[in-house]
Amino acid sequence: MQNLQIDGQRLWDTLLHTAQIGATPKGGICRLTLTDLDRAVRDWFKAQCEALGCTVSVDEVGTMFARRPGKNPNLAPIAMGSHLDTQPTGGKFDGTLGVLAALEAMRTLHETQYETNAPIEIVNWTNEEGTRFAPAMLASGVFAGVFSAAYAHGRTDRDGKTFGEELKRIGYQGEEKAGARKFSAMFELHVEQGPILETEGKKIGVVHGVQGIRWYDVTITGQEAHTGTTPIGLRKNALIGAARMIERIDAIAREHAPNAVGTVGLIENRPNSRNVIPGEVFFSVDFRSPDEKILDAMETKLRAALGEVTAALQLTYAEARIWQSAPVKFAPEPIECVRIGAEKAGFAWRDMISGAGHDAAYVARVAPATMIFVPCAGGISHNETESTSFDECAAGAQVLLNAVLEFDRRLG
Ligand code: HGY
Ligand code: MN
Ligand code: MN
Repeated sequence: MQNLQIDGQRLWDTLLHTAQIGATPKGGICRLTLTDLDRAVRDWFKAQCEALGCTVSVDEVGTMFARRPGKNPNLAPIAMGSHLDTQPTGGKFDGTLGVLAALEAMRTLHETQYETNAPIEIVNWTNEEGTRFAPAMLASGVFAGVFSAAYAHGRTDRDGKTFGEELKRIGYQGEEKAGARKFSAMFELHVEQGPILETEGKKIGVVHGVQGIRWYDVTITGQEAHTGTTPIGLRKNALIGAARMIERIDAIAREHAPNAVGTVGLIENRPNSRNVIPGEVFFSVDFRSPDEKILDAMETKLRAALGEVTAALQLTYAEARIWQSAPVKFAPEPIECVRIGAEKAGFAWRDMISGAGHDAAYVARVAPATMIFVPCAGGISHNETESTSFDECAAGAQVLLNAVLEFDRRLG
């Protein structure tokens, strides 16, 4: 296996170029899935891959696969994937680094005319973030057989637009059945989105798994009334109920810390008028833990709190768990290839698990998968100031290429 070297400058320039597609004034990216900006970056990505001689396919939920042939077409491809969609106040690197580092690895294979045993594929997974269409990791979930394509197409955003309509509108509804394509393995490079690597001065995270995630939708209902004429004791104020629940959700997570986190991130107060007592409040709940038993305990406490809080305020509520992604362990062989890839490149590494969800978590159900982390400044992500360095991006891309070639060597 030759000592192929990626071109860090080319990767960095490509990252800064694509960061202009959805650039925000604060230096981040707002490129929500299936918007015109997503189409723009997808069109750009397709052209870049085709310029390398890759064949680009799209499946029924919009996931893109750019394939470079290998010596043995009977081998399933080795995939390098992540996502190009972002949070509304996303950074330049979450997801994008994984896809563009894979493009850099592909460019390196192309220009050195290196022949791999297996085909190599770059994957751009649709709707990893789940911010526009819940849940997150939707397309990789369809690929892994967790969700049906029909379920994905039926998901609606807060404006009532469906995933399926928007996918068609941007011209990325492919014919291929999601999951029909098989991988020998999948490697995902991603910023850590937490503080561990930076704190320990390590360049590479060898990721062993992903913690469990549960999402809930909650609606609390009271009665709209006049803020001037309704005595405090006679109100059915849904926002007071929501406020008390937000405190209780934080307390539930704190009870299980450091092995759990809990967040209310999305809230809609209705009618949201200065002089109307809120009659209805919708909010989301995001629970995470590496331990299913803790997630079960948190769920029980959430439901008990909802009954108590709403009864005390003469309110009613509706609650539904809309997503549950179990804790995931990645496959030993790809993990070993990442470790070898980091050693070969001479970077300090450490074993870890991921606090954030990633497409690799679902792909791991149908193929040997693992992840590579690089640090991000202050561990900050899902924030326009998310940043990582030229060197860290280059290190991640080099380890990604090394790991893929190490896995490929074993298939020979
Ligand atoms: O929610 C997550 O962990 C991921 O960023 N979609
Ligand atoms: Mn991500
Ligand atoms: Mn993210």
